[in-house]
Amino acid sequence: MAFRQNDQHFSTKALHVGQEPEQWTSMAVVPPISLSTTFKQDGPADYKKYEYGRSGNPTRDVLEKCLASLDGAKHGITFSSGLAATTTITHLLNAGDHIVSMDDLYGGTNRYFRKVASRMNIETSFVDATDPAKVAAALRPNTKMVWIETPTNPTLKVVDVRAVADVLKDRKDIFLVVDNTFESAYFQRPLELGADISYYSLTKYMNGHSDVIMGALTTNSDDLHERLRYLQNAIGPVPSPFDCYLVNRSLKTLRLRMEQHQKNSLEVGRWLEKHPAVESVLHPGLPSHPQHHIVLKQCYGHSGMISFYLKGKLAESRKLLSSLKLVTLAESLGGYESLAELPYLMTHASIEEKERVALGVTENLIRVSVGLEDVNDIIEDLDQALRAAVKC
Ligand code: P1T
Repeated sequence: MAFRQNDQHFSTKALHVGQEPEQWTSMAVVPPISLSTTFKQDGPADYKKYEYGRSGNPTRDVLEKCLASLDGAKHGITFSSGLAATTTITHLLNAGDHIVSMDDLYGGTNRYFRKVASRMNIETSFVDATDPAKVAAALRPNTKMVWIETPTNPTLKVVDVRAVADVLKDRKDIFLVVDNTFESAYFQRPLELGADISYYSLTKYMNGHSDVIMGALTTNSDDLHERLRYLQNAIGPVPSPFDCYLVNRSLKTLRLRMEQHQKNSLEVGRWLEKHPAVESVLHPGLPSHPQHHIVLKQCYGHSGMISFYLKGKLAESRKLLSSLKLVTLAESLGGYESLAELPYLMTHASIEEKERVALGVTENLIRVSVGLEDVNDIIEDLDQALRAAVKC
């Protein structure tokens, strides 16, 4: 074996040369990705801003500040997924507390409240919050949280957030959470409407490129922020710095993407309304939507989310979805690419059949996340798939 020259301190050099922690004060214009899981301390428990990557990270801080500003909020806080944010919020409650939730909402949120939070003796009442009187009637002395999703996933019902906040005005012990995933902070700002916490699956529009799973909350309440920040560290569902970098980058084009999603979805929605294979269309931005009047006062627009009822049953829905060529048959939404799915068998399959059907999540309900492709190509693809599925 040859004698290795200049081999002294090889491992030490590989580990430390050029890496002195004191130097990281560059004036980079683009926020750096700070992957370090730990931060040098001047003395024991004597550190500048960061201590350990779970409790704080510079790239995460950049994103959280930016998210808060988009919602006009004092505080922003991120999680490793939307559901991790849901779990963390629910940890604000104690065993024996009660939740009132919108009845139509993402299947995973429904499953979490019904199957997981219930095991901690936290009970949830599901009500149709499009009628705020039903929220009022469901409140109990031990109710601590009201959870609204608007527009809802997948039937796109719209809840009047101001009216629900009004119902809660004499119950200072209850906080109101609004899942704003379907509109993004560009088209709807729940805190302006009286919500205490605005919730996001950043996985969807806010990131918009279908390559990150992440969640976020914003709030103006110092108390809620302090408790959520404590739980973020104590439970540990934090996002990776690389993912924070990606979402922060995606926010730069949020406005442009949302405007185009809206334009495309309105065009697709109007076209679907006239299609002979379609029974009815659910699009909050169209006058045919039952709560369109609320959308006009509550939202700045609507995203790319459309649902529609096909003239047919399960076989026709399957045929439609398997005939698509440009639009991809897949779960999720809010990315640049058009997606379609069958909530009945996919995103909402964990909800009991009877309840699914009562909510309108039937075997002929198709959900489309209208993407940013040329809208004529989306329409052409939907048309050939609709005609393959239903004779018309
Ligand atoms: O997937 P995750 O980032 O954990 O977010 C959960 C979530 C929360 N709220 C709403 C309104 C959602 O739509 C979702 C996730 N939804 C899907 C994956 C879907 O296809 O509907």
